[in-house]
Amino acid sequence: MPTKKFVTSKPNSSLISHLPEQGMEKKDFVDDFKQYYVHLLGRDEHTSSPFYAGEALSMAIRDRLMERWKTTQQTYKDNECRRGYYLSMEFLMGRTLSNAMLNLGITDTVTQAMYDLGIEIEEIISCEQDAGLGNGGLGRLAACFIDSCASLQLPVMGYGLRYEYGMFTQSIVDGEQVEKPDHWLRHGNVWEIERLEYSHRIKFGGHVEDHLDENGKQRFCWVGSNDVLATPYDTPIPGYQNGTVNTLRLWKAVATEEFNLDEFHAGDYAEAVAAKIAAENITMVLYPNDSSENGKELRLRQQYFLASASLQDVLAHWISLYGRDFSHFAEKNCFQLNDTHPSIAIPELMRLLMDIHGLSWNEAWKITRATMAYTNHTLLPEALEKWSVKLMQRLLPRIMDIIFGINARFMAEVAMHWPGEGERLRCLSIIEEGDVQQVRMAHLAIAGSFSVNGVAQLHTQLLQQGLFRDFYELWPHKFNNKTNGVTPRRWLAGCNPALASLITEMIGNSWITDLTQLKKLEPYANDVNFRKRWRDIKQAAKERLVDYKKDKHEGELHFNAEALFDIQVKRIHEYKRQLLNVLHVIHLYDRIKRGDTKNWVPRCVLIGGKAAPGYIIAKKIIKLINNVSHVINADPDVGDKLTLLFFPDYRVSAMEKICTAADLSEQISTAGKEASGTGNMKLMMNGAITIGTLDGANIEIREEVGDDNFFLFGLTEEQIVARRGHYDPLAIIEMDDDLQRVIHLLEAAHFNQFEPGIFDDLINSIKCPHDPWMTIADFRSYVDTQKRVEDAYRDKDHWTRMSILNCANSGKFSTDRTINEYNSDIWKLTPQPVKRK
Ligand code: 26W
Repeated sequence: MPTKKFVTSKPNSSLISHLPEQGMEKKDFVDDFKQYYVHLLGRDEHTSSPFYAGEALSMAIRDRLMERWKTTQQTYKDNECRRGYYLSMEFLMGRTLSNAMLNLGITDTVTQAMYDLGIEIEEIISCEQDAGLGNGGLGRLAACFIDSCASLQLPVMGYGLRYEYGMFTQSIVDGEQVEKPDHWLRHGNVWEIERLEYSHRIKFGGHVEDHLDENGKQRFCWVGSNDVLATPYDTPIPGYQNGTVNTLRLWKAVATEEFNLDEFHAGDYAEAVAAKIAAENITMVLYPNDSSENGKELRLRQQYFLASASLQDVLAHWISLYGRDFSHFAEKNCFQLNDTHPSIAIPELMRLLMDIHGLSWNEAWKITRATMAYTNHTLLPEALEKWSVKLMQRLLPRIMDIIFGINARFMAEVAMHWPGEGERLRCLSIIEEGDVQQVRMAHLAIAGSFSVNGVAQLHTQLLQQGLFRDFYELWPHKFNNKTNGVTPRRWLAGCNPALASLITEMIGNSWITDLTQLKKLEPYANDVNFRKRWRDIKQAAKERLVDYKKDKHEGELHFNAEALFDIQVKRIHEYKRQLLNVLHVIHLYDRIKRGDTKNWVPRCVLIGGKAAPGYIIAKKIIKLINNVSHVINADPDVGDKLTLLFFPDYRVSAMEKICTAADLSEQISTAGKEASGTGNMKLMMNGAITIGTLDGANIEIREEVGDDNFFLFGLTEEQIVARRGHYDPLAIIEMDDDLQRVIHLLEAAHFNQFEPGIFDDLINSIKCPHDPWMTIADFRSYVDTQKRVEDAYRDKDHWTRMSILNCANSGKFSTDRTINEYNSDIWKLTPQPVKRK
């Protein structure tokens, strides 16, 4: 027992709130590193595993984030500021360590500290697993967005799911994609903090009962449900050297205690365990589909789980600050829905406000419609989410009732606007009638929000004129465009230190937070000496990529770092037209075989990307790339003139290497199909020149960099539409000798001599007059444009100038610009500078 004189009347919590500040000098990192490495992890100088060094270093750096994190959250609270929430089923974060060092401004200090300890920082960095909690563009965009929000000091929190298994890892066996589970949490995750104290209960199943309350108002009760707990795991999101640390909160599904115990007491142990596993399955795995919706019940569970947990969290926070008065809720809160995936948040907010907090329908609707904003990311009809009414009634009975309620009132509004137009009602309805009634999530998202945006100018325009035409007529004021971007921290400063330091040497470092400054590089495009340095950096990056590829993959590769690096990395999809790329490669091969190689420009074509496991054609495309690669790369006639490589397991950390090494960026989707693209921006920023169609953000890239520095080809969206109905690929083939020979090589099984018929479906798909992607229609224009690429590449100075100009004009494509637009048009948040103590 302590003697009385040490016991004060109140425990002293200020001892916790005023911690001494952690040092940021080399010595401080060395000391803390040793502390963690030896005392916490129990390793010593005989342990040579870079993994544990990474753990120790990460903990030392995480410590530095904690105080800033706390101060940031306190600032938001003190200022009672309006806040934003980014709701997304995907956050494709990639690696954290090197980004944390960059944003804390300690990269050089820490690199030196580790060096002094005999550790190569690069080795530590490269053994960190990617957090692959996303499929592609949409998930990576969410990650870039939260980096920009923190860098702009905006009070925005990300809400998502903590999948136990992220995007599958891809390996290639006999040319085919093989998926393996990505158990990324197996060795723990030092960047996350579990916060059991903020768990919420999520309902599934059961039924709805109603009764009259003490005031005679009808109230609804969702009863008999099987509940699952949502437990949050928080990751700090540091802004760029500004003291701000925001939060990414990811929910994990955990079985509720009582439902285990009840079953257990009933004596059925096995069933109790099965029920627990079923509950915890909700956040087990990321669905690896990036464009086709498949209506699986578990996916709906995930969506509702995210929406309900996040909204309950925000409401609980609100109540802790302001009590149960929601009259100012909409002034202080705003939700951005990343596609329709979290749009079930709309009826869920209605439910929570009405059933739990006693608001009327009209009060709840007013709040919902003033706080929800929706971003659309795709025009592909097969990607538009629909859920069967039956499934929703069974799984989320109260939510389904509310959706019917929303639709009834919405239909009344439409009928007022267009009296007597039954067809409009049918087209606009949130409920699709037919053999099976379905809920159209996009319609729900538009009806329930105050803002609807597309992700590039063309995309927004097509939404307004096509997919959402009637909605646009009804509510033109809701629609707006927000052209995507990428964070220049990760995608230039972080991944390309050599180029970044050359840029900084010339124009200072303000470009890192104001990317339009890159424009100041333009004059240097005419400086011979600068061009040489630029070219040397690109060359070194190409060599590094060759080594990386050799290291990771096949050793016998013979390819030429002098060659034109021609790169297409993205999900494998017919609309992205990797096939068009392959047709061109086969055409080059055919030219070599025919001896048509005068003034030849050696080229290395790299294609990378994952196919959704159920997308058979996409998997065939991978197989074709590998087979063609096999034949070409082994042919002594070809030698160094042409190499085709498939890059396995394409992911965020791979792109950080690839984008630095690219000469040519392939953005060759069928016009009108790629909503925006963001890989195009990363490549441009790092000095690659685009060969592309007038699609998505390519249009804006070309606008920025000028026609002379962009290789344009292909039909426009309007021409594509006009062609449909009388598209005749066979006639095109007939008239084009080059194309004829390419198709002949394919049909003669030149690339599948011992695998007869395996590519028949691919070949038929492009020869079909109903081919939605019109690959054959763009072949000639693509090949001719690739010729122009070669002419340009032959003139090294000319090419380097174009490369510099691409980087110099990439300023628009920073997510800082994108987020500033979201903020001034939609969120209306006030930046919150964080004062360092
Ligand atoms: C329901 C299954 C599903 C899952 C994901 C359908 C659709 C998706 C995403 C919308 C796919 C996606 O990532 N879309 C991409 O979003 C990027 C960010 O806005 C754009 O740059 C890409 O053009 C778009 O394809």
